[in-house]
Amino acid sequence: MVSGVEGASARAGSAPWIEAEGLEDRLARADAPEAHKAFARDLARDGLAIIDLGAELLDLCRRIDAETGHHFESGAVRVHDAWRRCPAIREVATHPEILARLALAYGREPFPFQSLNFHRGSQQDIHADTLHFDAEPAGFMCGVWLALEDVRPEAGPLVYYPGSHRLPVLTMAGAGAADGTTTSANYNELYGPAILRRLAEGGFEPRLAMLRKGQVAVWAANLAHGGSKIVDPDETRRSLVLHYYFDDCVYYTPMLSTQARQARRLPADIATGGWRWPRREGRRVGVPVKQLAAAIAYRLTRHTPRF
Ligand SMILES: O=C(O)CCC(=O)C(=O)O
Repeated sequence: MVSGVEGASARAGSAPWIEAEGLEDRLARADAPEAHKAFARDLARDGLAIIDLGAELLDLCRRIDAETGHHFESGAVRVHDAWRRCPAIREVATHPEILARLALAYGREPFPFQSLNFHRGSQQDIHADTLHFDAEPAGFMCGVWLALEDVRPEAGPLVYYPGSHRLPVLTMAGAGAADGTTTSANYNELYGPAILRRLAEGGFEPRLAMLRKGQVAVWAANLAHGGSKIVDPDETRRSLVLHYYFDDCVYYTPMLSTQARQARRLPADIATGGWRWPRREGRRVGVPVKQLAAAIAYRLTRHTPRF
């Protein structure tokens, strides 16, 4: 177990603790440090919480820069899954302090499945990850964002809308797309305006995540967030995004799912270099052959040294 929550996976109900009734009672019974409990409360309240391990991650930040910098010399904007060749990313992704906080906040064991490195601000449109990655039971996914340098306001900081994780999940159908018609064009035309409309109607205000080097922000799957505008194009904003799922769930891509077909995922497990089978109440569920073949091909073509 990585958490102070003995048997958390076995006992957990069908919702993440941060979304369920009785969080305070659960935290009171959990054998966990006060800082971890405060983290769970922040995440429940705002949908984003900060982990500050002091100087602990600074050396890993330096190593991640050194191990990934070459990608950006050739003009890459973001680098997908550099963890496969970058031991420092794997060390952050499996850092016991991060895993323990996530396990406490969700009541299940987390596993990191994807990484993204950025050299500059992403200027990504406002979205919630629930459109791209969700799970059954719902909500068992989160984003983890590590500042590889101090974030400056002109560099396009991560922006988020505190409290918006409690809004109903916005799907492509909810944004007005007919079932099975999602494309990047109607995503831009429908989803972006729809989420901004909802935020405005609900009175949610944006906040910038002004993190210092080595600080980590964790966001809940349904939190509205994105990359704010870069004011000074010479400014860098080096950062690492990690996506986590949790044990014993079915993993899927809502945006590509239809009423008739759930677009299941076979996520990688950064801790082992293998993948995690989707499960429902402990029993494996199937994944489409196409997904399985893609995972095998990916695994065979990308060498992942073991720890
Ligand atoms: O880092 C950013 O600017 C935004 C990242 C983001 O929105 C995401 O990874 O989902």
